[in-house]
Amino acid sequence: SQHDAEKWVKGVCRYCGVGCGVLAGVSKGKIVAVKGDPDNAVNRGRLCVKGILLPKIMDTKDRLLHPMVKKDGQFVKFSWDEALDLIATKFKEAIAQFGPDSVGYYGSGQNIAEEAYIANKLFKGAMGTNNIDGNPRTCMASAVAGYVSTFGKDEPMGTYADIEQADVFFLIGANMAEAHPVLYSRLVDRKNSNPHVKIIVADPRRTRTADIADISLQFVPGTDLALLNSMAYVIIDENLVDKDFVDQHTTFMQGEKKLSFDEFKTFLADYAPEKVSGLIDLPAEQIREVARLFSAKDRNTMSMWTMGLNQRIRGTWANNLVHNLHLLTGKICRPGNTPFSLTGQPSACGSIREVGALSHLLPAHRVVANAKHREEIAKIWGVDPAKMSAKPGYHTIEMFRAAASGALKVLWVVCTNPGQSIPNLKLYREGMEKTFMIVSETYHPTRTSELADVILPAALWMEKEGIYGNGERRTQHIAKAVEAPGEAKPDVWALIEVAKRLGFAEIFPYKTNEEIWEEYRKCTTGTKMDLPPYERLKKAHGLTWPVPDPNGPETSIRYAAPHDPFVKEGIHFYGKPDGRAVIFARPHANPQEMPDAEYPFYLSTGRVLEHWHTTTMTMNVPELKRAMPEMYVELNQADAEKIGVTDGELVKITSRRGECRLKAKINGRGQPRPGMVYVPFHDTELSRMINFVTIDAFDDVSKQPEYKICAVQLAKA
Ligand code: MGD
Ligand code: SF4
Repeated sequence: SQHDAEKWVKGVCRYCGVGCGVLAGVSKGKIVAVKGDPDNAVNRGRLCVKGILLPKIMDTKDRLLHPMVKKDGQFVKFSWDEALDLIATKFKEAIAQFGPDSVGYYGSGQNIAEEAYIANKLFKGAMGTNNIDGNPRTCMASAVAGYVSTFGKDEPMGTYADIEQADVFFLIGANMAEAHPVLYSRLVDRKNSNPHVKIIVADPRRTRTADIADISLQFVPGTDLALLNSMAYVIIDENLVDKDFVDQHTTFMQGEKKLSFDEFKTFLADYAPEKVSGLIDLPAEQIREVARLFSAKDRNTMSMWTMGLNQRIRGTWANNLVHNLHLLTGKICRPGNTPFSLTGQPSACGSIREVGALSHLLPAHRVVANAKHREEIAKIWGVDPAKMSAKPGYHTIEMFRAAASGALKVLWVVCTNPGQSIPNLKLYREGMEKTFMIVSETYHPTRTSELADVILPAALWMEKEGIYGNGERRTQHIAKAVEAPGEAKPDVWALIEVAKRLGFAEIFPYKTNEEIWEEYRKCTTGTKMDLPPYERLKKAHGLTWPVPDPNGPETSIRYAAPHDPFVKEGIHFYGKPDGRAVIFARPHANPQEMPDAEYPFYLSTGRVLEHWHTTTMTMNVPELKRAMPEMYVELNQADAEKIGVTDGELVKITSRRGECRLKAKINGRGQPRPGMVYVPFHDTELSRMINFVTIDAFDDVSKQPEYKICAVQLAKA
């Protein structure tokens, strides 16, 4: 308990993208309690139920304590040296025989930044392949592509502090109450203490978040582009446009082609509320009302969204359309006025987007396809730029497809569990078995480690130090509080040991995380994504970049004076050569798979409050396991009657790819609209793993899979 703690060590919660600051109470070498860090601006001492119960994930029966190698279908204990030598040999052989693109790395938005940086340098810099991707591809890639196409630079301009300044909240495809709980409590506080605050929740499933909504829009799944365009139509039709802002700071485009304001207006003509009302199944007048509220001159407006828009084959476009609404109304780059994408994981931004650990990126928002970018990074990495490939590597789905086809010979998976979390699992689990797969894990067995050839025991949260960067550009240091059990080691150590065995010792000389960070920090200097020094991060309770002066202030609002140190006056979207953000004409398009006579229901998937992703951690916490021991299929009363099931009865869910059996939940915490069902993706039981059913179609631009929509049939099992 708290009273037993001998000391309190500063860190960050292990789970979601909110990034709450924690203090871990340590006694006799163990973490015995966790409390919210009262000095951290994110949570000001608060934590949700997952955060508070973190100590229980540490000493569990299933912690992986030794390296193991699969021999004749059984895992046997190996020494670290033997395991690392074997891994190096496998990489060498594959590269010698099939070239560098026959190997790959699949990482995580839960890696610390140092791990991702070292993996990126090892694969892209030293080994010469861009085959490095990670689970943020399944999570945030459409938000990245949305920011980059509209503003020329990734990541939000605002911060969480905008919540306390906003009067209208437009939440679309986000269930904050369950997926971003502490941020949700800030939203609830804002509303409770300011009765004029209005909250609009747009989601085909009525969620817990809708409990505080003034307006809940349960539109037809997959029609959000039509809804967003319709709101833009009303904004123009009813003269709610901020003309000065639009003239000074935006351009209109359709693909690569510039449009005039009038051409954009013509494009929107098809989206008059009266025309699309049937398609999205909302009254035209309600769309008008929402657009008016969004644009009200005397109110500040903040939009927040997450996987409902991102996990879609039109995810990038959907992101562009939310930005459109803010740009048309000038509700951006001022306190309380911002589009703001919520991040899923604790360091998807800090470790993947910023470090550039996706197959097309390089550190500090650079891209592999740009020769100048490759040269700049090669210089810092100490490698020959000619060795770095200009061709983007495999993105997530391609990577696992290559494993299935046999083109990918060796794959190293670190801090993620794709054997459960990838869509259309049957095919890709077969691929994972086929390739030589190394899995760095804290627990065993998992749905991925069981398919591995080598498993490496990883030090868990606060058994190692490192940096996380949350969804509001806040960079935070996590101190080491306790020793790792058994032979478990920090992932960064294992990566460096393999680098040395591959002959790259000279460019991986690091003795501390601080040395790694300071090298990485050089990649950020002068990029307007400047990160602060390690020394300062150790003492601070998080700092929001850019922090161009190592001892200077953090940045609350990007692109706007006086907040952004790179803007002298007014607003300047410096990510674009002409300083103007883009308002895109993007048409509505159907999801990849529409319900039909054979598969008549929409399936959507996502999270619940009590659990984290594949539940390797949270099912080890008795309180969380008791609260939700198994997953279910949520359906509404009418549909349950149609297929003849009552609450708690088993339902068979079948798609063109696979099937799954789950208990029916009829009046659950969420209410999908008629014709739609919802399944949390957390269950580890093979017969209940919904990713055997989901579709692996992905967005053309962001390559993010469409987890949020596919067509299924339902039957009483
Ligand atoms: P996690 O459970 O977060 O799931 O899916 P995954 O990333 O596959 O996996 C993290 C793993 O890292 C765990 O197995 C944990 O035990 C291990 N681990 C913990 N700490 C450490 C460490 O320090 N080092 C190492 N080496 N390992 C560690 C998440 C993914 O799922 C994401 S991000 C999204 S957004 C997608 N969402 C989604 C959805 O909405 N619907 C459906 N159907 N599927 C989805 N899949 C995707
Ligand atoms: Fe952890 Fe997220 Fe809960 Fe905060 S809201 S305590 S970061 S899980």
